[in-house]
Amino acid sequence: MSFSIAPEFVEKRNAAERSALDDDYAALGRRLARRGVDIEAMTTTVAAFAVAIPTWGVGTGGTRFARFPGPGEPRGILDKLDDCATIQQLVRATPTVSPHFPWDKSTDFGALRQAAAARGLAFDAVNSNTFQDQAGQKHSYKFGSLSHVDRATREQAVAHNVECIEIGKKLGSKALTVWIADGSNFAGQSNLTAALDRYLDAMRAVYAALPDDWTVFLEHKMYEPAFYSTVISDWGTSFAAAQELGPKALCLVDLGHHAPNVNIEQIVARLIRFKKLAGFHFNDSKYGDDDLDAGSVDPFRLFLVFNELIDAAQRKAPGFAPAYMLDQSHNVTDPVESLMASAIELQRAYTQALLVDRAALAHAQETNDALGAHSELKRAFTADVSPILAMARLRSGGAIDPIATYRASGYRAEKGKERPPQAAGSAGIV
Ligand code: LRH
Ligand code: MN
Repeated sequence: MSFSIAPEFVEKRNAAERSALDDDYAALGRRLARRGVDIEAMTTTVAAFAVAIPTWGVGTGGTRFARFPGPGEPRGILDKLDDCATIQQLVRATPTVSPHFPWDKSTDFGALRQAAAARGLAFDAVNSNTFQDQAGQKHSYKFGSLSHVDRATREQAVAHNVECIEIGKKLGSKALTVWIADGSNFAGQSNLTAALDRYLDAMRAVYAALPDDWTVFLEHKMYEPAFYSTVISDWGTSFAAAQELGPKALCLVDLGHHAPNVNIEQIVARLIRFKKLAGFHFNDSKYGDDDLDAGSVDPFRLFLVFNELIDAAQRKAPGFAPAYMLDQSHNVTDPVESLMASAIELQRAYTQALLVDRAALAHAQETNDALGAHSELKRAFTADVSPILAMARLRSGGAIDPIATYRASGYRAEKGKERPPQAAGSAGIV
């Protein structure tokens, strides 16, 4: 029998923490009421916040140098779903899972959909993978995939994406995320324009395979694994490609895929304005695509992104329906803990952005009161909304303190007994 945390265990822990939470919640409620904010309405809104968990995030991640698996590593998609279900059990903000193929390959996707449903989960956008060669693969992706100079290799990559759409249909997904590693390491190695044209030509074939109610998310990335040029390197190229492909093509923003100090919240505002924002791969970074826990390096930047999202939601921006997903690599932490903490940091930024007094902000902007405007944002960002997040979890059947409850449950140790240890040493993200 596979170990799972007993609901009674969570209830018992919550009971011990309930009165402190009630105190903090009441105090925050009084403070917000003085600002004309109804904490009850806020908590109801926050309880509906949801972000998808990446299946590749529940196993220990690694870098090109090494990967150090921990105890109880998931052996396959069903173990990954067990870990995702535990995250949802305690945090109540992660009801969907974003799979990656062929990493999450299965012999029966209908059964996999039921296995997820039995754990209270559903599938979000599916991710294709033409950045690694699979055993027995006819054409290598060493020099690219959808933009490869060789037509047969491009067709192989198109076929894989079409297969991912077919799998997604069986899983109940409604979107395909396409990130390609295609690029070059030397000036002159690749014809920069021809490479993009080959990509667009191949993506038209992928686009044509999309069901009417599906979308395709183009994911740009400045560099890595290519270190001189990347075919879809920035939001401008992604946007132009999505424009050219059609209304079902949108642009996904992975926070780690930009040069340091790029104004990502403005990129988000632009993609919203042009009705091409697909959604996000949330994480954090200090240098490159570090895939660190969301909100762990620059929580103010995360808040500023959500400030744009709430502004768009409140003015009912046309075509605004972003998909929220995490995309992280947990190299030195328990992935379940990191994913819970990250989902909570997203919910925190979302709640703080809801606290922005948009009328006061607009007035300060209209009167060029720079500091007044900035202070409106800082006032929201510096609000400790933890009682709202905890109360939203409690009322949704989760844990007041998910990480403490998880650690006290012994879940990881139990999985360490159930799941044989993995050999150390293989490098790479998964
Ligand atoms: C590329 C990326 C992409 C995934 C991969 C695991 O860096 O962000 O979204 O396919 O990570
Ligand atoms: Mn990503």
